Amino acid sequence: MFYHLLYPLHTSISVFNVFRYITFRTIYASLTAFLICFIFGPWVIRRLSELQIGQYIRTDGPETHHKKAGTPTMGGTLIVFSIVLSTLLWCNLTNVYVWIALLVVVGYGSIGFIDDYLMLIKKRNRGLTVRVKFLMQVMLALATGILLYFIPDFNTRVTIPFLKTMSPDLGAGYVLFVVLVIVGTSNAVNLTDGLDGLAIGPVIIAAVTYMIFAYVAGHVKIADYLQISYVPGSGEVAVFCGAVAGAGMGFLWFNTYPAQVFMGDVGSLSLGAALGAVSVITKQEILLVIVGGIFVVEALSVIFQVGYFKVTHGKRIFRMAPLHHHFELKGWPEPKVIVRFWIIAIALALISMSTLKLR
Ligand code: 57M
Repeated sequence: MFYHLLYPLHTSISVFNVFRYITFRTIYASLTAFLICFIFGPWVIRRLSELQIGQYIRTDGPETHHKKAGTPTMGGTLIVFSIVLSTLLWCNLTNVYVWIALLVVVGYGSIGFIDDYLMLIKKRNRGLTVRVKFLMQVMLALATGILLYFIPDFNTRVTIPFLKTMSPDLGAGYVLFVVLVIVGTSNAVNLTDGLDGLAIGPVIIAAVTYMIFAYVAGHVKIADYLQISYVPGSGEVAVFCGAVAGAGMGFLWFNTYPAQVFMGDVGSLSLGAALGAVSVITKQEILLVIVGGIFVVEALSVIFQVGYFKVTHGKRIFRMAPLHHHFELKGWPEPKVIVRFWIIAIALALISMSTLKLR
């Protein structure tokens, strides 16, 4: 909005020229989203408490979690709100990728919202049935894939990290690939969201990483110099990524150990899907396995644990899945698990960025 309202004034007041720059708008989108969460956070937490939107804690979980009963959840509503508002304020709204990213955040946020809402009304730790939730996620990702497929400048090649000459063209199959990436990431972030700040930390780190990739992929000269896929218009998605990172920082202020609020599915599903969508738009889809390595490992720990549990009729690989519970049960204090996972996420982000040169 500022881009459309203030930039045109640069002809008479030259300082408004600054609204043209993606870098400037990214910084301020991030600060705006941070401030929205920071300022409205206490009010939202109070309202959620008053409405008794408190977390039900599973009795079969680690004992340390029992004291968390009643912590307000659905704080993700504020995250989604601040991302959307900040994006609308700072992005060039004629950019199709920005609208696709917003569609994904709001769409997955709505699925999570319904799930949380049902869970809280029914007062049990299950909302939508797994099948219905999954179907809604697939339909939305399918719509996103189809929209992308019909954008004339958007190609259907997949970038393989470290191998610049190999980028297979999936053709119409790219739509299904988009479904896999978005639905997979959304659920992986959801599984990771089980300790204070555990999911939001790596989400912020991944958003900052993709902010850089979006800028680079949308800049014809830099993309050419670094020999990565040039996606005309994708630079504007850097502003969106800035908003995600800023909202994440604002939320982390209250979600850090000991958490005053949890994000709920409304937050975890929407943030995961947003990262998936951004990885697709910037043509760094496979790289998400590295950037979001924490989410991948958490999801794999569940797949292996459940698979092994079924095959062996009750034996386990980990003390408990997802993986963070394993370390908790080994006796690591919660903040230790969280911060160590963040450290790994930062290292993975650095490795991802090295692919800009190593190829
Ligand atoms: C949701 N939700 C948290 C909060 C958050 C297939 C199966 C492995 C699935 C998995 C599962 O249901 N995972 C998805 C994880 C829950 O947090 C809420 O959910 C939202 C995210 N969707 O925003 O609203 C709990 O996590 C804790 N929490 C924090 N701080 C935070 O900032 O401490 C969350 C955010 C909260 C709070 O305690 O209540 C969750 O963990 O439920 N299922 C499991 O994770 C279960 N694993 C399991 O049963 N494993 C088995 C195998 C054989 C399947 C095994 O290993 O033995 C565990 N879940 C829990 N306790 N809570 C089991 C123990």
